[in-house]
Amino acid sequence: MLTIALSKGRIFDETLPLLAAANIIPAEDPESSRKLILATNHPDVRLVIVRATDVPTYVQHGAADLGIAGRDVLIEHGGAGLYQPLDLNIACCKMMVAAPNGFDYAAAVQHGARLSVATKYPNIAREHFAAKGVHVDVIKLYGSMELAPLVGLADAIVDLVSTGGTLKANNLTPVEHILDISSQLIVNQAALKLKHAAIRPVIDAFAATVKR
Ligand code: PRT
Ligand code: MG
Repeated sequence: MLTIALSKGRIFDETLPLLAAANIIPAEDPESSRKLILATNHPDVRLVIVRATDVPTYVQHGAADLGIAGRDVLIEHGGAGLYQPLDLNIACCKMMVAAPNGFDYAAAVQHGARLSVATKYPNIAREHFAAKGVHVDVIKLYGSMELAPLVGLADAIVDLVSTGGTLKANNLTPVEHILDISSQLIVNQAALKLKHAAIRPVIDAFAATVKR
């Protein structure tokens, strides 16, 4: 049995063509089904639907053999026990620092102000500001980071940006680029050895289909 961990939404949608290239077709759509284990056209391949941030944990512990996770999630997780053979170039976005329109972020940094920064990504944020020598208080949130500067919880946020529409709708402006993000194929290291004959063709089919 081969188990592949995916999150529903953009990662699932953008993974479907890659799965199809490996001739793996889910039997159900996770948006309409309440099932967390989805069968496929192969009796010995199944998909498990988990939160995006939980994908590395399932693969690390071998509860899933393969998974697909954003680089944001993988950096925060740390990646222990995971083989990362392939950048899938899907679910692309940028990790950015954003601040309210009219807040002079550059001046605040230059004057050595201590900034409070709200984010779902405390490790990435701490590392970014430490490398720049900027003192920050990181406030961990689990979502809706854009709200924090609007109600005085933080001076700035560290979040993912794709179209920029969410920042704009909340009167925020990107002020610093941290990282380009895309989703990676991750493989349990023990499974790669023990189930090599089943896993290798999936990696190869994905690699042949990745858009560059
Ligand atoms: O949503 P949920 O809380 O269940 O989980 P999640 O947000 O962890 O999962 P999901 O499915 O939303 O995101 C999965 C992965 O997609 C992330 O780990 C990223 O690698 C990738 N990705 C790509 C994004 C975005 N683009 C993105 N735009 N993840 C989130 N966003 C959010 C962003 O946080 C912000 O709130 O979309 C908003 C900004 O979008 P724009 O288009 O308005 O700029
Ligand atoms: Mg989301």
